[in-house]
Amino acid sequence: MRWCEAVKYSEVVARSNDEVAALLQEYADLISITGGDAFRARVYEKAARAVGGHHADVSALDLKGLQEIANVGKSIAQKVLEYFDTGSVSAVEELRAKIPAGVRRLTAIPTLGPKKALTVYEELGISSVEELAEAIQQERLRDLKGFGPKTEENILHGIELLQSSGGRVQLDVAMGLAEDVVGALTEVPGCERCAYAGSLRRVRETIGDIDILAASTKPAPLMRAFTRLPYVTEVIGTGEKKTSVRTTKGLNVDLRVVPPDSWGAALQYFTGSKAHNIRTRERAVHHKLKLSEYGLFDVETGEKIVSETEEEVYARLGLPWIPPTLREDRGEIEAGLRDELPDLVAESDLRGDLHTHTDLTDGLAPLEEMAEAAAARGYAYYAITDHAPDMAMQRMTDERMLAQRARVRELDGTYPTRGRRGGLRLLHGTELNIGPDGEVDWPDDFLAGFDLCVASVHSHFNQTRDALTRRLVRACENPYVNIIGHPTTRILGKRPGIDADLDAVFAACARTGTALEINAHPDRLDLRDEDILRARRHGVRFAVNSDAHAVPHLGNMRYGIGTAQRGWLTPADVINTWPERRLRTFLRKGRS
Ligand code: DGT
Ligand code: CA
Ligand code: CA
Ligand code: ZN
Repeated sequence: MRWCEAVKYSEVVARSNDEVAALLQEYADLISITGGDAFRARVYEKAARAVGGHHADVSALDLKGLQEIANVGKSIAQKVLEYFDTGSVSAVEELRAKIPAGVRRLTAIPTLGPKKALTVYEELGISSVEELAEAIQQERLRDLKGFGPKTEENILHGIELLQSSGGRVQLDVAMGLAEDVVGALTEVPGCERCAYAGSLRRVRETIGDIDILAASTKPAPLMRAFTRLPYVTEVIGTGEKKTSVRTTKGLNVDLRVVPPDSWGAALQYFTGSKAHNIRTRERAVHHKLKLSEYGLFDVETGEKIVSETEEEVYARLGLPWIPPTLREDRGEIEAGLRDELPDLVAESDLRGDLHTHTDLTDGLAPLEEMAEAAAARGYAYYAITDHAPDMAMQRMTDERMLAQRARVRELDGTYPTRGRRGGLRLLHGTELNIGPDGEVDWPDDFLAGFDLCVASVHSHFNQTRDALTRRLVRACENPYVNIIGHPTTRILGKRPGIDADLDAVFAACARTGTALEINAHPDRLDLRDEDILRARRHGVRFAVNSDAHAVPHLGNMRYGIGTAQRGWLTPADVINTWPERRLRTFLRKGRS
């Protein structure tokens, strides 16, 4: 017992100290990127290292205690306190607002550094690691002042280091690369079919490597084309059946080429998961069949059974086709045998997006552009939910919110959309901050003016389990809170979810008619699949939302839908697939 407690305690220490260290380091980078005082940047950098290595939990220290840490002066100590009080630091937010997030991410490349990051952004407009890798491939960096072929090589190595750390990459990174590879291979003469399989097809939240499958009677041209793709940095191995490469994104890609008559069996095999495959192989044995990566065979005659589609394979096993997002051995085989597979929610079922931002707060695009893009996606309704005043850096006021509402009412129904005859319905909402005690930004009479309220935790992540649970339950009990935004607040690879009793929160959601968000941003995917499965058993409703801060983010819905599918959700479970009237009734939350 004591040992467990000790482990838990040190994890908590590590968590808040790491958070502060990362924030101070980011501030140092931002100072350098924005051309600020190099000496000042170094002061923050040193402080970051000191805090990161501090033996005790910095969130428990006061101003005086903080200043006792090496390299931490009064002004830094004040920023740390501000961070624990409010969840952010206004000085950092101010600099963040000046620099695209992609450029900041460039500084995370070990060999690049802030100065060079700014140069490639200013000179070549590069604002993401992917663009940078591409520019190096095209040898566009070497002509910049202070760069050369050797610098290109170093940076490329840095990108590899960055992206191979942790081994797995985020869903959107893998998806972009896989779609590119599939597109290129489909063009190769003799390619009859090409698709991605593996964890990517199952839409897992992170991807270890990409598995591409092609069907052809002539593998050689496909293998050759594959190894010559521009973002391939190394050919790990190549043969008649399989070729593996490393890419500039630090991600490995396997290509397997199979004869067209075993496409279905191969796709089934390489989609996995391993656990699901073990179960399907059992079914095969039961039917006197053998299922392997080489196809489906009759055990007695050894004859290969033509299986051009997955449907044929599953049918031979006595099963309906099982959607890839369910293939984790979480009961899908049993459900299939009983013919009780869920009718999964699909992206085409979505009628709207219920959590989005504009440039009134930290979004990049004005309301008009976001609404126009939403209409182009065919939505019937669309909610604008900018940040509420307790997040101080957003400088929200009642007046600004009401002025936005007036504009929303003016634009309501004016954007033609496939999804609705009268034009896109605009809902005016907000994203409230759930305070340390579960309170939210505005009094009831002001909240009553919104069509819907999302409420999210944005600060005080390290409260006790009881406090966090009470806080979320209290937010659910607020009659104006309709959706709990990114419920666990995790950031993939950066911040773990908060430690709350989720079952208690799920029960409160079901009891109060509060929906849980499935935040579709690939950095979050929050709730995650396993939590969705649990919440569903409590009878909770869900909202799959983009949390878009810019027009391209609206397209992240595909990742949210994949996650919802992995949680076995049907359209009936997801409020933003419902017709507008039904949605509006839900949003009344039983209020009179
Ligand atoms: P990842 O790459 O870690 O994100 O996850 P997966 O699921 O893509 O795994 P990967 O790339 O190792 O293999 C792709 C699929 O191939 C896997 O989902 C199922 C199949 N597979 C690979 N190795 C085995 C195995 O030893 N047994 C069985 N039954 N299937 C396997
Ligand atoms: Ca894989
Ligand atoms: Ca693989
Ligand atoms: Zn938001």
